[in-house]
Amino acid sequence: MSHMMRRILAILMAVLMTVTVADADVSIAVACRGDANLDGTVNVKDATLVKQVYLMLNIFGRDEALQTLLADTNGDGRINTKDATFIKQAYLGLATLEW
Ligand SMILES: [Ca+2]
Ligand SMILES: [Ca+2]
Repeated sequence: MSHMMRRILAILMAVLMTVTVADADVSIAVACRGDANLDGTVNVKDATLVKQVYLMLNIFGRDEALQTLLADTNGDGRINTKDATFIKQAYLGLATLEW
């Protein structure tokens, strides 16, 4: 899969919408760039996870494609310490994580 296709797919996956019509119960989950652990917030836990994945001390879960997209904060197609640093900076208000 080309980098562009992977990127498009990942962006589509980044905005997750789950709608359960049968119960008239509607829930919408929106993933944020930098939220590598998918807990709904961007903080040092995400930066730590990204760094651990880069160092092969940890792995993403079953949502690996989405986590990889959200962790790749500089959009270069790789997960490394630059992404972890960017996440930390965003958490501290020193950077903005945008698509
Ligand atoms: Ca998080
Ligand atoms: Ca990156």
